[in-house]
Amino acid sequence: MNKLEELAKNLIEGQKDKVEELTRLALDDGVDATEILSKGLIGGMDIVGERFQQAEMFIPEVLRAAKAMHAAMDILMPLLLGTGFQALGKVVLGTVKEDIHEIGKNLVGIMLSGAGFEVIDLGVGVPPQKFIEAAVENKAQLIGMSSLLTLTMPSMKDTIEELKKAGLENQIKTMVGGAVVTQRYADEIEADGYAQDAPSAVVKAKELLKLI
Ligand code: B12
Repeated sequence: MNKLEELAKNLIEGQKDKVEELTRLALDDGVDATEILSKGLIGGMDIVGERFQQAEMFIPEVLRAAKAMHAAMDILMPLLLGTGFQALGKVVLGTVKEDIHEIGKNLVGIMLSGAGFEVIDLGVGVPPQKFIEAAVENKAQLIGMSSLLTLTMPSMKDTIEELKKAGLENQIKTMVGGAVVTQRYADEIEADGYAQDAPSAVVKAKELLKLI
């Protein structure tokens, strides 16, 4: 097993200290930060995503892997910024107004970051206008909205309508999800995309930004 495969393996196992150590060792060996990110970390997170989807890994393990990923990203980020590393795209993400469920939204954010997107996480209870302002301010190409309550789902529709009123629907795509949300509801409110879990959210985001 080479160093980057070992890094990916430890990331999948959520071994934060070991992941930090292996990231530093790879840098000392002269491995490029972009290669460590794409082959070691993102490669590892892709496998985490697949295993989570197949119910071979569960939320606590995914969160452990994510912590390890973030620790390694803290080491790599200054170097990546120095080399002109470009994120795949920017995503503004949040749980909608009057909804405080955040676990699924956080998982989606982690997986999107792991896949190379820059994620601007607005947290929970985000009103429509705040999604739009943040997307414009940060020049984001995608707004991701999470809703876990039947009562808060209409807020997604409100955001999409506000986006249309502002004439931004061609520049900023929308993606929705959360336990109560379905493809049918997404179609009804004219969201650009829906995904039922975090790994599929990554695929959908890439599709919407025409990256695949
Ligand atoms: C944990 C939980 C809570 C926690 C939240 C803690 C936190 N910090 O997040 C607490 C205890 C605070 C809570 C509160 C309430 N809850 Co609650 N809660 C849950 C529970 C048990 C699990 C939700 C969860 O985290 N699931 C795990 C994650 C990983 O799954 P997920 O969120 O669906 O996310 C995945 C996908 O949906 C998708 N996804 C998620 N977001 C997005 C976004 C995008 C853009 C995309 C593409 C994909 C995507 O990817 C994720 C990862 O794979 C659910 C039951 C359930 N089975 O869903 C009830 C549930 C959602 N809660 C419910 C209710 C009613 C409430 C309360 C109103 C209860 C009360 N009377 O006070 C309050 C609401 C407070 C509020 N205003 O928001 C109901 C909702 C019913 C409905 N249809 O409206 C549920 C379904 C329970 C039930 N069966 O009654 N809750």
